[in-house]
Amino acid sequence: MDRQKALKATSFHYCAGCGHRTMHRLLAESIDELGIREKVIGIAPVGCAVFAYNYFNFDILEVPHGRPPAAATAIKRVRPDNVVFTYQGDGDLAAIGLSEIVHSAARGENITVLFINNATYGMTGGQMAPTTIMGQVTTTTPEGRNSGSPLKVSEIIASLDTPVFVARGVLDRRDNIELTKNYIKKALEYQVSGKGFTFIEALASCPTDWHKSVSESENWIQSDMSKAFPPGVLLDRMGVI
Ligand SMILES: Cc1ncc(C[n+]2csc(CCOP(=O)(O)OP(=O)(O)O)c2C)c(N)n1
Ligand code: SF4
Ligand SMILES: [Mg+2]
Repeated sequence: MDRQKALKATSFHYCAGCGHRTMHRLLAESIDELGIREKVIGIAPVGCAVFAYNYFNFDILEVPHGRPPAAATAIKRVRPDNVVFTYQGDGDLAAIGLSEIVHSAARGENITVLFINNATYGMTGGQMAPTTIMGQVTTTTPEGRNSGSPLKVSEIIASLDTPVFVARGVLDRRDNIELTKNYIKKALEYQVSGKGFTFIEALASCPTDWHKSVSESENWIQSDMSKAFPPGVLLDRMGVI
């Protein structure tokens, strides 16, 4: 009997209030509750979650910046009985890896993508990302973002014919966190039953690079970020929304 938990009993390197902590826990709980730990293979990003392989009791592959969907495609195709997910930040997925994510979704690969959107390049010091919202101060938009528009990747993915489940959760209040976990579980279940491409975005705090306290960060997600990126289920081809 598989008694090992998906999350290792070790400390995270993440800053206080970082959304990656919450997302790691939700992912691990989902895997444990579905009883699929021994089948899971994860693909880690370049970004603050680059050390994700230190925290989980399953196999994790580390690949170059933005390339997790390409690696996940290859692994899932040669090992279709495994449950394969990517874990990617907004710099990784929405900037350098935009091509990989759009094409893997358009091909309808039977993988699960977890997209942690903290509206900045956390690891490299808080530069503007494609998901930086209007007016947001970053190290490269010191007066606040005042041109272009934030990329809504979930909406782009949901506009394609092939994905089966696309949802955007919010990692702030307990009820929203629970909802995000439900999305993750549903996405993994769809993959296990061979339904196809699933994509979960999570609006996540980066208190360090936002220069906010943990509670200020959670409030800002509600007051500003959730307005730019409306949460909820964007697409569910298999079930009830
Ligand atoms: C090919 C390549 N280009 C640029 C970098 C520098 N780099 C490392 S992490 C990162 C951005 C990380 O931001 P994000 O993916 O949003 O992750 P976060 O740290 O915010 O979780 C960049 C640009 C790199 N490592 N490799
Ligand atoms: S810099 Fe931001 S994303 Fe990186 S660990 Fe700290 S809070 Fe998390
Ligand atoms: Mg980021």
